[in-house]
Amino acid sequence: MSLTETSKFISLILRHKPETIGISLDEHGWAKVDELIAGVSKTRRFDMDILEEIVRTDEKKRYSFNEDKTLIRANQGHSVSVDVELKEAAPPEILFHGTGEKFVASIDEQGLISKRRLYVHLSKDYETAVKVGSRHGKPVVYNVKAGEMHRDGFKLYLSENGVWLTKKVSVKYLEKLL
Ligand code: HQG
Repeated sequence: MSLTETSKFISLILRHKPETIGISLDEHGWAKVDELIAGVSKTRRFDMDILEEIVRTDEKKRYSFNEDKTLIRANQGHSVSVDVELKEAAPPEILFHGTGEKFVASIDEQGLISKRRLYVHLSKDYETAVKVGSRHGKPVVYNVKAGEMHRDGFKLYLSENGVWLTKKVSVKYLEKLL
């Protein structure tokens, strides 16, 4: 099995379904590394070296170890209710959200909602937003007036891996681009 496939499986475990391999996450989203390795090893060749390589080479820096590498968690993207101690921050004036054309009518009516995840994900540049949107079909990108949201009192968070997160974005802060 490829490293990418194993990484996707780990993302499923650490963000959505730890029970798949019979483990649980603590309130801050941490899984025990030895439990993760034991669980994932049942389905494929897997060990600490492979896990470290996945964490090191992940192009989106999806995962972090604690200091002594006994714990691991996903930096963002969860659907399970955990508190990964996100840092609130002042966003740039404009952020971007990429989505699929099929969601546009609904977004134009109700704004951005987080659906199955804990937060709406916002990208810092247009190109990244196009990539994120392409995962859902023909991409459409919105400008998000993040500075204005922040001044209006909405909280925005910057994850360890540079994704901006917020609970929802109402229509007044959205501007469709493409
Ligand atoms: C859409 C990837 C209808 C929303 C990426 C999105 C990202 C609405 C979809 C991260 C809506 C949810 C997250 C509304 C929002 N009506 N549809 N009112 N509001 N939507 O996958 O943002 O590779 O949960 O536009 O890089 O696509 O997994 O979120 O299209 O950072 O690490 O509902 O996932 O990272 O889809 O992606 P998702 P997302 P990873």
